[in-house]
Amino acid sequence: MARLTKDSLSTIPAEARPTIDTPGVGIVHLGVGAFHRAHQAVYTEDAIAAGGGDWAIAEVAPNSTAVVDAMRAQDGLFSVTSLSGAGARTRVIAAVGRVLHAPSERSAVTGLLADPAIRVVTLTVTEKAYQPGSAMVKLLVDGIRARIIAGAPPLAVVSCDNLPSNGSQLRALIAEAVELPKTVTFPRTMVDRIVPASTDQTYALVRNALGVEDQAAVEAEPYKQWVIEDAFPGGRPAWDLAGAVLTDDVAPWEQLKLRTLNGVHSTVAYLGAVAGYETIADALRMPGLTDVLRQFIADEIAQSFTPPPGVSVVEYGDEVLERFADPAVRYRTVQVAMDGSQKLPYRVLRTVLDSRARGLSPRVGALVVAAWMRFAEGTADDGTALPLNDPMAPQIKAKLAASGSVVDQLLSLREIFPAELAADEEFRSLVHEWYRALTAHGVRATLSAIGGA
Ligand code: CS2
Repeated sequence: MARLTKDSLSTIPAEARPTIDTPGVGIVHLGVGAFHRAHQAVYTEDAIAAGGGDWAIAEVAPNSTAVVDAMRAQDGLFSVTSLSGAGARTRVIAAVGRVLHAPSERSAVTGLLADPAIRVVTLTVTEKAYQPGSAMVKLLVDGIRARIIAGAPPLAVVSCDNLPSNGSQLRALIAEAVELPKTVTFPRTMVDRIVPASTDQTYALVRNALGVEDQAAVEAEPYKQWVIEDAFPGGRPAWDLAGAVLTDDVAPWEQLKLRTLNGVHSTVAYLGAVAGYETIADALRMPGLTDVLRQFIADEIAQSFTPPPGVSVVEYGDEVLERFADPAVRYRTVQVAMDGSQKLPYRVLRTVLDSRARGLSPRVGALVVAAWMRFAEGTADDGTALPLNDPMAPQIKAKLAASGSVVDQLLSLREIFPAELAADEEFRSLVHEWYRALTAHGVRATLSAIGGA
């Protein structure tokens, strides 16, 4: 079967073909993962189709993967299949103008970052890359330094990772190493689309739909949302014409998404994985779980922040639960469960801290922490091994091997649990209580006992 390339585009169904001819490159993107291909790249193709401009993306891969090799062999083309109970729709994206491999093409990457034609940098490098001295930070520092020396025009550096104040966090990391001019901005964003890791099923879908081979294919839910702080001194693609929300106040959208969608996602992931469920949708069939999630949303998450004007956190939470329950979107529990040390603080622990500041009980927040602890122990209720894929795995395993209670040992990890939270007696005792129940009775029985299910 022919590979997806510009030459084979004429053989695929017309409705699946790109809506643009790839223009000149105006964006550098760091991190070529599935989420980026199904989110920013789709928005950017639609923005170019609606508003024109040299806004093709130069993809910069942090390491060489089959996907990078495929995109290079496919003239930068790849497909996105939107999956839902209503069926599948596949489209080919032509927004990528170049694909670079950072480790072997570093000078080309820093040269691009200094190039006046580049006016926007976007990133999806995951939470764990936001550390001083990370490869991402070093690459951006070198590129921005080169840009300042070259006297290149203004630049917007746009974090698209699930972090609170993502732009501000990124700016702080870069500013430690280089004096940033006002012409380099760091807009904050909220990004949303459920994009499972691609599987053989993903590639088979494309073969059937398009009659070509696409080893950079991604699949995703139909829903997507992008809220962006409008701070682009050098200009930007017409993302607003593609459905993105440009605003001066991203914070409430970011809290809504991180605490409600991602907080509930992690809750389902840990309870579901320990109970032995493969996917998020499967786990949601567990008796009593949806009731507990609705309690979490209404009694803790919704009380912990002020949502965007006119938005009901409870209604948003119901929509999120419907999206999670779609069996067509096969998002694995262990995929969400990875990097818990980086995700829990923003998705769950800030909700707990804000709930406690309001004198509220962190009942379900404590259950999520206990479920993470059970997951970190590496064995599901049925004895199946669970993967601890986490940058803090060595520290977590050392705590689990130490004497004393698992709960006290893990709560002593200050990189995850702030001192004020670990010292909160009501939170502590609830985590102990839930951990004892999960260990003695398992997830299913614990949830059934809560909901009387
Ligand atoms: C998920 C997110 O894997 C995870 O941690 O919670 O990738 C989630 O699918 C996206 O944030 C949805 O927008």
